[in-house]
Amino acid sequence: MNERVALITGVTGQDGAYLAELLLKKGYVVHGMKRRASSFNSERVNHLYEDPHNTDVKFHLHYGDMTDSTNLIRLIQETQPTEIYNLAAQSHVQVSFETPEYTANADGIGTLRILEAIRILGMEKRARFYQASTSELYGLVQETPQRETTPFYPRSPYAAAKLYGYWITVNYREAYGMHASNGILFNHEGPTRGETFVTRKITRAVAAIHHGMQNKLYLGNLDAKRDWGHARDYVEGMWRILQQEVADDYVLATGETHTVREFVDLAFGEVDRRIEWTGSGVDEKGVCAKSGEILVEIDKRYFRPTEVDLLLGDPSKAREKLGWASSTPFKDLVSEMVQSDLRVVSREAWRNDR
Ligand code: NDP
Ligand code: GDR
Repeated sequence: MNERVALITGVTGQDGAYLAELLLKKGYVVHGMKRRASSFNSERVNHLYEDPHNTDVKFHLHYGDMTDSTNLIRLIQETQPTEIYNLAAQSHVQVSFETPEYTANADGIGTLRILEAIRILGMEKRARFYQASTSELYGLVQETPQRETTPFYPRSPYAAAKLYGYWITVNYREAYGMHASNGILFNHEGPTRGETFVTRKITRAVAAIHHGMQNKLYLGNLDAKRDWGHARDYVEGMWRILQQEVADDYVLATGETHTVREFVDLAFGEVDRRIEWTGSGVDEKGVCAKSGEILVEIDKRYFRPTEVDLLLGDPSKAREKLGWASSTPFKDLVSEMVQSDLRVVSREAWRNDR
């Protein structure tokens, strides 16, 4: 078999690290693009690191940025990938309201830069392309459950940038016959999820409160509903999308939806704390049922100018065509994340005590 070579943009992110691990297990040579930062930012892939001085190295890291097309062209030329997974993005929805132009540049035009690099290098027939599209494209609810044919209605600068990324991927497929596909992925989480996304923010706070290192958790909209799966399952779906003979677009989702409030309840349940909710809207409080302590409070700063109220995906097409299904139940996801953060926080507590 010819050597399989993958290039992953955003390799230092949650999905990039899981995907790199999966592809290395499958025997790929993996090139990951990471950004220059003033401190180490490759924590999630440290366990995959190989000394570049060794022979037969399978995992390589390269500096790069989605806003620099010269760098992207050179990187693709040097690494000659057979599969490109475009996962790099300013991926925080709320932050995109603060940095809309940068988000459009990295997430929208960045996608175009890679597609153009493939074309400029004449690699249309060699390199398959995966675009990290998102359920945020559905935004304001038009239909539930949301599937590949549901109309898009973005509700944030992030979603608007990703809308461009989605359509330019479809366009390059149709215009130049490229094997370019969109994975429209619903929320997926795990123990290495960024700490400012709501799931990880909750599980870290539960662990910190349990160890006496934090008193309270401040949150925004508790009523938002999300279709939450495990990132480990979803990167397998990404890979399957690129193994198809014909490029296409697929929803990856669990087919279940839960509120932020339910996530909070389950997470505190892991440390045997039952939450009673009092008040409503911006006055709402989560009170520990036994001790009467207020553990959760609403902070308006976490509300978004425009919210996505309900996401619920229909993964039928992925099941039928890719043989893919999400395999981690919601309660197991929450449990794994809390248990992992309990370990992380107790290590931090131990270090602080020394
Ligand atoms: P993360 O935020 O964890 O990772 C994003 C990655 O992109 C990081 O490696 C980050 O680098 C990198 N990055 C950001 N900006 C740039 C830039 N200008 N140039 C180069 N690299 C950059 O996201 P996830 O792993 O959760 O998500 C992966 C992709 O999938 C993203 O595109 C996201 O929008 C999309 N997505 C995610 C979903 C989810 O639920 N997780 C659902 C649907 C889509 P650094 O580490 O230096 O910050
Ligand atoms: P999301 O994820 O916006 O769905 O985007 P996030 O975890 O940030 O928010 C989910 C929901 O929780 C509500 N919420 C809060 N969110 C955060 N971050 N912090 C809070 O304190 C808080 N309180 C309530 C939010 O309002 C929202 O409704 C994620 C990202 O990974 C995107 O890149 C990806 O495209 C989509 O998932 C699918």
